[in-house]
Amino acid sequence: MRIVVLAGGIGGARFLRGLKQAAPDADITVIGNTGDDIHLFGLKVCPDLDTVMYTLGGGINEEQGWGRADETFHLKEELAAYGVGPEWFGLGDRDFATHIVRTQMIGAGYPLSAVTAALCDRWKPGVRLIPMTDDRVETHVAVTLPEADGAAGAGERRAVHFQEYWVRLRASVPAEAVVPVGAEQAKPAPGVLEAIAQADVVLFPPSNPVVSIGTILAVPGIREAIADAGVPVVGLSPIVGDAPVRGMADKVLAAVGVESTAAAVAEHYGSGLLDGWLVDTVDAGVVERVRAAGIRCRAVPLMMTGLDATAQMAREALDLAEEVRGA
Ligand code: FO1
Repeated sequence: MRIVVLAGGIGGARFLRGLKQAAPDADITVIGNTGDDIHLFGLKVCPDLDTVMYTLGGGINEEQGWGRADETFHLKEELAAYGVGPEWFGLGDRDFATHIVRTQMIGAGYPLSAVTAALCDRWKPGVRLIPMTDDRVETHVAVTLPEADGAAGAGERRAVHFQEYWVRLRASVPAEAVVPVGAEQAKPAPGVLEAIAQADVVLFPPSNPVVSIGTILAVPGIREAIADAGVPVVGLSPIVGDAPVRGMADKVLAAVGVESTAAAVAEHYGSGLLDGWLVDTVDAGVVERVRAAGIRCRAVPLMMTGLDATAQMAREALDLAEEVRGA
């Protein structure tokens, strides 16, 4: 079975670990979000690609869900000693090697998709990880900070990089707009449209529907390819009990006018794209509303409390896909 998964960061990566256990013989292609990418210290950092690669490759810092295990921060400390910022983004020494190799290869002319394949030669994630595009896309968030902050005066509206919004500001102020800068000019990376066209099923894991899956769908051609693929598209709600399981999905959903509920996210994707939707048992009350939107829906446990629980979620998603296929 050929499975295509649109993945963001931590939620998507953890889901993939369960999917690999649930479908050990499946050929899994992951289309990774690159809107979180940030350029720091002259290096290109790809948080969502690295989180998938490290999580499936066995190098992830498990508690954090990002960055490397057994990290040290000597480079970060030395940069700070030189007064070279930003200090708010925690890059570890081991992680720096990934960004140096990536930046070196891009500088030598390799596209991000080839670089990602080369990095995966080391990590062997057991899936094919393709960035959504080889072109530069960086999500920015419009905010108004109550007090003066850097060059911006108090109460001035400004755009900050998504990482600054999430890591430095901790999403503590409303996201007034979320803009994947560059998405309109971006082209799907080599292999993306082919993987979708050859897929037997497409899955939307519990990743952020706006800044992760939404950003992937914002690359012209990808949403259409999935909608036209003629195979079941099944998603798992990242919202449980009207709150995101982790992260800031509620803040960015508000920015696009979507309420932070399992049903609203399914409606946001729409029945033109989504055939099936899993909500957590606490949200069983919304199953009828999702079905009324033309999307098959089941309530099953969606908390990724461990590998077996996550594998069961993946089995539920594949089972719902078979119901869709047989309809
Ligand atoms: N998240 C944080 O909350 N604090 C950090 O200092 C931080 C550093 C970091 C470094 C590399 C990397 O790949 C990810 C990092 N993240 C950090 C997580 C990152 O913001 C998120 O994983 C995604 O961008 C959102 O899903």
